[in-house]
Amino acid sequence: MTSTDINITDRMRSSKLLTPVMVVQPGRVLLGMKKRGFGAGRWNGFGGKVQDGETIEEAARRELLEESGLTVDALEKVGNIKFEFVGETQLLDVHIFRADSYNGEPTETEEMRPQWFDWDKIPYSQMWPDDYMWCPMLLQKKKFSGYMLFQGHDVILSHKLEEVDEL
Ligand code: 6OG
Repeated sequence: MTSTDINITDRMRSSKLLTPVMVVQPGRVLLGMKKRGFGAGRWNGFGGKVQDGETIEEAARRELLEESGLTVDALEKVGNIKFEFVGETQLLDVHIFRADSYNGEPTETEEMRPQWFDWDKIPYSQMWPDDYMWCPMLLQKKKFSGYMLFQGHDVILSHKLEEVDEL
């Protein structure tokens, strides 16, 4: 067992379920500039917290619609990353989804300003610092699972990220 594993397993922890969705088209991906709240000022997928009584996928669809105006038919769960922040007891249990087709027009909302980015122009310097590790996997249709230990919101102290067959 590594020290990373011990961080997760040796203490009782609550976790918050979160659901970013990346809408992907050939050669481009839709991101949203988060205008307020957690992660404000960063480009990200569209998502938020799972509420009582809904599944993770239901939450992903609801948050995508609320934040971008889009609905999707097929939604594929492609990643799961657990985030720990030094000094905070709650883990973020982030379930990352990919959608390859969508209905509607991306629309700015109070929370997000959507914009398409070419695959080779993804603005990693204005995204959460973990994203450059897994976005390429998502674009290559790989599935992944991982753990990241953050100090504040800008520094990753340790991480583990692996490709998996199933989530
Ligand atoms: P609200 O709190 O606005 O949802 N999220 C993260 N995304 C990435 N790429 N890296 C992280 O590293 C993240 N932590 C949270 C999940 C927050 C949104 O932010 C995502 C949700 O889509 C720490 O409801």
